[in-house]
Amino acid sequence: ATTKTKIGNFEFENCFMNAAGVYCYDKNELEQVINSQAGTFVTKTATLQSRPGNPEPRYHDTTLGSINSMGLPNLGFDYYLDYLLELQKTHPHRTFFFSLVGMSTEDTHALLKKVQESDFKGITELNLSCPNVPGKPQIAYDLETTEKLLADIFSYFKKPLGVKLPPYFDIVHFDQAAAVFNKFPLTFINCINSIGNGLVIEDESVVIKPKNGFGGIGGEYIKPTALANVHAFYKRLNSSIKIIGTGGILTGQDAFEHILCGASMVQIGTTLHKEGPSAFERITNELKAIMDKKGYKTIEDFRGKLKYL
Ligand code: FMN
Repeated sequence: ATTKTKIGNFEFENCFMNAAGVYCYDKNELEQVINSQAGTFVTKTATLQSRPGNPEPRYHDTTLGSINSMGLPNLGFDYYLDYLLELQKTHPHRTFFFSLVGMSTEDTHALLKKVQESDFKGITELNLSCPNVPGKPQIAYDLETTEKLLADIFSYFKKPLGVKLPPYFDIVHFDQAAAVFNKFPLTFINCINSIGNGLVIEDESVVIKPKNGFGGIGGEYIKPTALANVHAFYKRLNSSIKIIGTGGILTGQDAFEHILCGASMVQIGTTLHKEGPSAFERITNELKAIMDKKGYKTIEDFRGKLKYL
């Protein structure tokens, strides 16, 4: 079996990649993903200026996953763009993802205009699961703001663009969000970012310092929510908008389920953090073994073909 895939007009040797924020902070980490079995990488979400992020400890592993409140530590837009441009010379046949978001609407437009004007030939992932204005929820939970932002962006942005989304939990919200995304020439949507504002307690105490312990939840805890989001959008979006499935992938079986729900590419966050880049080889082999057993030769043979009762 082969786990090759396509997003927009781009082909990838493998449908697995890192999730933004894990193994993608600097060139050293990104190189480890390039040299693994992963089909490509996405950078740490870049902001206009570099950011130190929140005080530590700001990430904690649990048996069933992870909690984090990183505060978007990153080396700044220019660092990642320079590296991506360098890779276009050294790896001309590969396509990489550039994650970014501004700390304000103005910053987001400034970043995307820089990408538009640059020689970057890859795919941009706009992280909409981020606060934008104090007192308002993260961008993607405010669909009016999201629609206005995308309308403004697509007036000047002509390169392949996708959005990283937080989980939605209500059927009406799936309907409303899909109706907004269907108005735009998005290359993909990526479901899901961490489930926001969970709380992990050990020994009578929170386990991370920022926000008195509140943080985004990833890993095994979140797979059912991730699968529901992937499938809800697969059923509602124009077929030109591909879906990247993220959340709770520990094994080939988890990835198989994401693809069955409609994902064309799958990202690994918490498991990659815990296990390192060799996770890509293990999980790819597990997925191929499942496909061989079922007689599926490519992921298109079962993508989106979830059975109902
Ligand atoms: N998602 C983003 O879109 N941008 C980020 O910068 C980002 N940073 C993260 C940092 C850490 C340490 C973790 C654990 C997650 C981060 N995420 C970020 C969310 C992941 O990309 C992913 O959506 C989430 O962890 C769910 O996947 P998982 O269950 O495989 O961990």
